[in-house]
Amino acid sequence: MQRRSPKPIIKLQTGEDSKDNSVPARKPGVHKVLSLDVTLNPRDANAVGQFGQAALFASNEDAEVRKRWDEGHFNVYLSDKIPVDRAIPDTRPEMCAQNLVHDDLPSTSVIFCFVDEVWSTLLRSVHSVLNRSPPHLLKEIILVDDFSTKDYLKEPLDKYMSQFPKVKIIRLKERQGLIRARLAGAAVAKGEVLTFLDSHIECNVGWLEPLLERVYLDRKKVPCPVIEVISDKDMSYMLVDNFQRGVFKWPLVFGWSALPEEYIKKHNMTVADPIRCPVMAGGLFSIDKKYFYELGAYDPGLDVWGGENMEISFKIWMCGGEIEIIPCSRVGHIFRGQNPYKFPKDRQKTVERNLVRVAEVWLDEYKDLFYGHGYHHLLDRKAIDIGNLTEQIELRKRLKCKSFKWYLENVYPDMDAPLAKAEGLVFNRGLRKCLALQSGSLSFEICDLSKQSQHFNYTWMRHIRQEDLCVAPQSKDSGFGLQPCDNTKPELRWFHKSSNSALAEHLITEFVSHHMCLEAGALGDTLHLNPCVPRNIFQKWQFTHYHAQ
Ligand code: LR7
Ligand code: MN
Repeated sequence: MQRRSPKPIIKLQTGEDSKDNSVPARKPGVHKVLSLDVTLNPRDANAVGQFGQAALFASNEDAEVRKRWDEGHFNVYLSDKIPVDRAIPDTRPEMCAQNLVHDDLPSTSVIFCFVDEVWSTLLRSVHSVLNRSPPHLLKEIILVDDFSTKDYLKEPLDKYMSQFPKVKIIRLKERQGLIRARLAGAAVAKGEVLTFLDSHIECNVGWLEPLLERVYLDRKKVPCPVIEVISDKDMSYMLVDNFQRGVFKWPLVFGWSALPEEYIKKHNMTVADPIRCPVMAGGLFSIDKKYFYELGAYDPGLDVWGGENMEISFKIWMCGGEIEIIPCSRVGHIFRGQNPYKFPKDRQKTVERNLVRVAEVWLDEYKDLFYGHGYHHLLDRKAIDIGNLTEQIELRKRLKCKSFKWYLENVYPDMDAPLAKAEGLVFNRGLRKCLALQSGSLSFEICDLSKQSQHFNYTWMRHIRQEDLCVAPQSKDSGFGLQPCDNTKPELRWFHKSSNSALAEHLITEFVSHHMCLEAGALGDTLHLNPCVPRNIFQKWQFTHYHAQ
């Protein structure tokens, strides 16, 4: 893995060189990124929303705005008034326009999947690609209709798009969700590179070449544009902060975070340099088509929406590729508060199921952190059917992908991922002694860090664990015991430090309906489950080290 600053290294072929016809020009030619924007003129400068400015509406239009909001969960009323080929400000860092790219970049198929997309935003997305991409690099635009219900997306769309020979429409016969819709688009794509985009975006000037350049330099690079914000309220085109990269927090929640200041300094980075990106947002990226398939594309078992960005991100990094954000490529996206389309099944369950598939295939021992952040219920395989994972696990083996530990250490080192919530000795405050596991049973001893028998982990599964044995409440009112650890058994889970309540130091069993707490007998030879009493110090326990709340 290269860890040096990922700057494009391109030597300019000077005019002098090319004049000399006697020396065959072996160096591939380069040119300045084309600042191509077919729509710059002629253009109605006074049109609503022109140049990416906020479109305003009068107060008497308010009702209309609200009425149409749910069609897309953004200001559909305004969108319909804005030209489908409006100009937007060139938001690239200044130096981008001077950057050089190779003359022989690969061509791309742009794939838009949509379900019930708003007419004007879908058209604006397509026009922005047609108008701001060098024609020789744009092989085609593939629109994948994921079984939309709106009539305007059928014949009227066919008719409209028939003006543009590069635009192809494929229609799925049932709702597949965006993941399988993208696979359907990729399957017919003829370009060397696939470029996926959401169906409510506007590509900015010069967006395409910088992406293709990265793939050209290394086919295992997966470049993403900077995703700028088109306001859901007034449709204005808004800048985002520099040096942002995609990250995740537990339990696999996508978010943005700025590169650490020291990293920027250490690597001498300018605002135009590619940014290594631990996870991609999901919707907007280019990838070498052959490489996409070598990676096994997406897990086709992922449904409808969500989690596929984690899957492809872990897969790319762990199996030898790189994800980058390319600041010289910028695309606006309408961020919406809600999905405007229906989910065939419950939305939350769909996303959770997708994430479980990703966690089970890619996270190794770190999947405990995923489940441990509020997803314990997903371990109950009777409650959710995650489907078959054999092929995904096989694929990971076949590709000889690295471990998730490697990913954390090398790609996302600033991520905090302790494998246990707490560990060390388990000290009882009342008894002033430590829990010990001796020849298969629990007892108390004088605390001694050097004794392995006194070392326990408090895990993300909320287990009190030594090797493969877990402390278990045997029954409601009599004592405790030991059981082989089993993530699916709720009775092995103990609450500890989970809130700053009066019971923070207690070990509370989740097994019984009203709280019961683990209590040391005052003589030091017994353990009991008793009703929790905040001030009872025989119910207070302390681990030597705490790694997480
Ligand atoms: O069943 C579906 N079928 C579809 O074809 C559901 C959706 N879709 C289409 C939809 O019309 C849209 O064009 O798929 C595209 C993405 O759906 P959105 O726009 O509802 O998703 P999003 O923008 O809310 O969510 C982000 O996360 C998703 C997780 O599955 C996808 O990866 C989206 O592509 C992704 N969008 C982006 O990365 C843009 C930036 C958002 C951020 C952060
Ligand atoms: Mn979107």
